[in-house]
Amino acid sequence: MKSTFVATVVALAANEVAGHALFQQLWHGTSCVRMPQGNSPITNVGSRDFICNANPKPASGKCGVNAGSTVTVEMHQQPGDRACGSEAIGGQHWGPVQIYLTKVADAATADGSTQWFKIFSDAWSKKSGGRVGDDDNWGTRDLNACCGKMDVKIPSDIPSGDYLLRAEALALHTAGSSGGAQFYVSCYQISVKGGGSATPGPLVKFPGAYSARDPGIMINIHSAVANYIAPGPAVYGGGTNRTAGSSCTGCETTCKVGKSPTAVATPGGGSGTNNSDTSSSDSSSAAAAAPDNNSSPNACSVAAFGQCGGTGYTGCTSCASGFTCKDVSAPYYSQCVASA
Ligand SMILES: *[C@@H]1O[C@H](CO)[C@@H](O)[C@H](O)[C@H]1NC(C)=O
Ligand SMILES: *[C@@H]1O[C@H](CO)[C@@H](O)[C@H](O)[C@H]1NC(C)=O
Ligand SMILES: *[C@@H]1O[C@H](CO)[C@@H](O)[C@H](O)[C@H]1NC(C)=O
Ligand SMILES: [Cu+2]
Repeated sequence: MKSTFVATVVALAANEVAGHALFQQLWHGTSCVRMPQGNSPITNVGSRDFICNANPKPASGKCGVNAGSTVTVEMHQQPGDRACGSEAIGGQHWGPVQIYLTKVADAATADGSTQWFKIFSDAWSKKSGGRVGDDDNWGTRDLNACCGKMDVKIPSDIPSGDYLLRAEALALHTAGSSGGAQFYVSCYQISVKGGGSATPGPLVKFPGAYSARDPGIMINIHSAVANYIAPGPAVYGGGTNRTAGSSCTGCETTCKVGKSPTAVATPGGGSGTNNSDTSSSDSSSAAAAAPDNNSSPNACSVAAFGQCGGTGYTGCTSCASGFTCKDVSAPYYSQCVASA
């Protein structure tokens, strides 16, 4: 079947251009994400870049979050583009999505060289009737089903304080040889409130936790996959080991592929903390309707701290009364902030 093999490789190469993606959103903006310079993957699991990507842009603040609440990380192919019309991560970039935390003194300055524990894994499950690994359920397929969004519970028993949250998507389409796996990582600066006194683990370091020949990193998913072992440690007991392909709570109901996101977070929404400060406020993954109507753009209104502009953004650009659309990470992201 040599010809089939060649055709597959050609298709993958073509997809590569549009396939790459990056995690770039959390809650109501980019204020706490260290935005990657672009959507190129990290392929060297032993490099410093493996921690929080290569020279990401500094984040302007920290996102406050209550222990035990759910946050949403969001990935798309182009910086600042939250449209759901194109896949969040394209080009058959199948693989696990995993989230780590590391406790730090100050999330704004931490370099991520401290020890990490895994709080979330959405890796793989066999798709019934699937022939090859490409057909199976994968974390990145779940990301695509939710327009790039993945809900992640912050364990309720971890100590309060600053953390870096590291979101990682691993694309295995070219992972048949060493160094072929593509990692997409972003770090978010968060401040956890209302936590407990647990000592979460197992603890690992980046680089170090992964090696290029781990069974979950060097694998050919274009043939049948009998079992898949996600790289890294087990999920912390207070975290979430999600079964790939299972329904996701909250996100699929608020976001349908082919439409722009219909939900924006608003201060005070949901079970989040109080907002006293726009750069470290939190609203968990609460959703308030922001009708997206391209046919009558002036009738729309983006709620406080929602996105109102930026590269690739196609949604509503007017802010609610008392708020003004401001560039917070030009040209990628504009957000509704209190009018001066
Ligand atoms: C998640 O659960 C599966 C099924 O029990 C298990 O095989 C896997 O090792 C777990 N993954 C992690 C990262 O803990
Ligand atoms: C939340 O903010 C409101 C309005 O500023 C205030 O009245 C309330 O006491 C705050 N609640 C908490 C739990 O801080
Ligand atoms: C938005 O568009 C939908 C579908 O065309 C329409 O039903 C709805 O009334 C519109 N809403 C506004 C606010 O214009
Ligand atoms: Cu790629």
